[in-house]
Amino acid sequence: MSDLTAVRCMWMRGGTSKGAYFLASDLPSDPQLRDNVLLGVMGSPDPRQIDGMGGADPLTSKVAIITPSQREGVDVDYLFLQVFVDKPVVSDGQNCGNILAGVAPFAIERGLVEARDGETSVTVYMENTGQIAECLVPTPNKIVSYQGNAAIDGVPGTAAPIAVTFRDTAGSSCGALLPTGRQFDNIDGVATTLIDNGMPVVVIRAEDVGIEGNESRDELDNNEALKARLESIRLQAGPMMNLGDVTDKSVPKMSLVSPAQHGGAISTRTFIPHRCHASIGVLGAVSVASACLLPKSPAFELASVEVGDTMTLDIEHPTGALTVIVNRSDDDESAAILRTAKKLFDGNVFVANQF
Ligand code: NQM
Repeated sequence: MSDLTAVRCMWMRGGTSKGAYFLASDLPSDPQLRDNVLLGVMGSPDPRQIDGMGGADPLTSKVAIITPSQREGVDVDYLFLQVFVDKPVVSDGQNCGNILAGVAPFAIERGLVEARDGETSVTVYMENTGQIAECLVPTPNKIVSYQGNAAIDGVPGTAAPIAVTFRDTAGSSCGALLPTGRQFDNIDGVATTLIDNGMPVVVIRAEDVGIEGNESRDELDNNEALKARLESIRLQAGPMMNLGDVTDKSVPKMSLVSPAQHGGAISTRTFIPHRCHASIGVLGAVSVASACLLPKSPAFELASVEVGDTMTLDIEHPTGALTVIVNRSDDDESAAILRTAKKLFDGNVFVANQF
């Protein structure tokens, strides 16, 4: 026994991110109290998160909260929370398609969804944006399998594949795919596309902000002049994208695009929004892929895409590429991606008594 409070929690890698997965019933229902607990779990605010479980990086300071769904045809509801590393902020202002990859295995492991022998389909309502994702998890003998042959760039080795299909993600947070009604907007003299196909993103040609577009994450993170320029554009883009004042928000993301280097559709370096992503967010990649298909977007002329009803776009990033499959028919549009996930730890996380 101790004077710390134990909270039931599973730690998982979801795609190229990592974080804490909770059943909503294991956390306080009051959002303020819940957020205090989550700051304690991660050890925020502190650039090193030394007193908590966070990995001192926005990509490893993430939380999924899962509830059995009351919605017709939906298995579970998923609330994503970004715990800021060096600020006492917990934000529900964005979704996360990487952490989503762990939601279906977690829901099966916690008994919210009954596994089938072979594969189990889990329909997830994404509370942050009010949209649906369908996730297919390998479950031989009705047990979640984490091991397999699927490789995703940014994660060493291979693991079991989790196929994720998004429907109707356009305008997830901004109300429309193109919140300004235009494929192109000029901000601070820079051509931008303000787009939201699951994640609000400002798409900019890398060369227009003075970089090549193939720099390393560290090099870009140390480029203070570039970051100041991007932040000026971002703060103006926020209200234009119906996101209001985005000073303390993790959206919109800033994606700097250049011609693909390795045979893909386009190359990206993405700020999320103040640090450069080690790869690219899942829904961020879906938004960039959509910009590549808009003739007036700065991404269009740089992109190499074979247009058709089904389009496969490899969105290159600092550690490889993320493949987005866009399906278009007269009455439907969906995007699909492949992820993997891994259960890392299951037990109790301890925080100072707050509830
Ligand atoms: O865009 C990072 C990530 C993400 C978000 C971020 C994500 C997505 O890689 O769907 O996955 O953009 O903050 O986890």
